[in-house]
Amino acid sequence: MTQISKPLTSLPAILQNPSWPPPVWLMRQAGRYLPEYRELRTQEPNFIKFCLTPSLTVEAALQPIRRYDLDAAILFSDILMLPYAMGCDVRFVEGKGPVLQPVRTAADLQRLDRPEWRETLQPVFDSIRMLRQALPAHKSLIGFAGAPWTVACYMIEGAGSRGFDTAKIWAWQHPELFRHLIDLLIDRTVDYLIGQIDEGADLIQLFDSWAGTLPDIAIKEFSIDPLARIVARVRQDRPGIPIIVFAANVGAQVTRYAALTEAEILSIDKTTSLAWAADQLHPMGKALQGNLDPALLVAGGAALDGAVDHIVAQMKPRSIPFIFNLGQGILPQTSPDHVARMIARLRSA
Ligand code: 1CP
Repeated sequence: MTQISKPLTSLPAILQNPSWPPPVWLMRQAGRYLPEYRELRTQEPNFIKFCLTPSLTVEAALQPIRRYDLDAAILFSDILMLPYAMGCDVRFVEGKGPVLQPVRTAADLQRLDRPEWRETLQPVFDSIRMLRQALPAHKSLIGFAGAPWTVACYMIEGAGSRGFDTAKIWAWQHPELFRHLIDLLIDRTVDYLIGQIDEGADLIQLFDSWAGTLPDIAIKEFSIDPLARIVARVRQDRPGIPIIVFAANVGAQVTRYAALTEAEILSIDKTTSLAWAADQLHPMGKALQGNLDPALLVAGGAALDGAVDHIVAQMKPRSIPFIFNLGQGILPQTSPDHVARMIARLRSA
């Protein structure tokens, strides 16, 4: 691996020197389960405007770091800010989630290929720079983007039905349009991630939240190959910045993401045994992240304690590069006290 010239923050450092307790951060660690976030959101009820206001996004990203002394902050933004900047009509509707104007025709696609996206996302790049300045030197800053398949799901479906059958059916019935959409998303995502790295992101996570909706016959073409192309291009242009791939609910297919992409770190979903994943992926030179079920974090009590202990029992004796995290994003109904309890138990184990 290429040497990194600046001092390593905690997450990249474990790739060279595994440590215990492991570094910890949590997918969706900022957000609605925190009372201080709900309070901050009242200053800007429009979520897109919130994401484009650096003073607010920096504060939102720092809130969980202050509360829990986590080892990494993640940029406060959303995977759908990229399609928004490309000119897609994106709205976040309270209680309903994201609603997009569906992309279905060649004309729809053509409208999305325009240069203004970068200017629209300038406040996101500013957020990264300000956040890196505000964070202590030893805390890592994670930049991110959605994977092409997941972002395409939202763009094709429009008002999200959760199964994303419409997206798959459209992709199979319009293979050329689908390839065009994926290629466009790959180009934009590479530039978007390089922009985040240049403003100070220490590592990058790609979220393929809907990879688990794909059958075996489509997963390589729709999900793995686009990720592999993004990772290869970012790696080529900005060597030394570790990349985490999170393909949700893909189970044993995670070995294909490991084999076919150059990502250093695989985030393991909640359905998969960490011990099994470690035995498969460590010999391939990969680090692991994961994988506590966020529903256990809602449940708390003995069930949560037992789940933390289970991860410790699997990973501590192995002494391999490992980042403690959830197997999916934090649920909004999570008690902040349960998060504190989980982290304390992990760090004292
Ligand atoms: O405040 C609000 O009411 C808006 C809720 C919200 C928040 C706090 C949304 C809408 N997005 C976010 C922030 C966000 N989203 C972050 C930064 C916060 C952090 O991690 O600390 C990140 C990394 C995301 C990524 C994201 N957005 C994903 C991938 C991760 C995952 O959970 O799988 C996905 C799928 C989205 C889409 C999205 N945005 C928002 C919602 C409610 C959703 C999910 C809707 C769905 O289930 O389809």
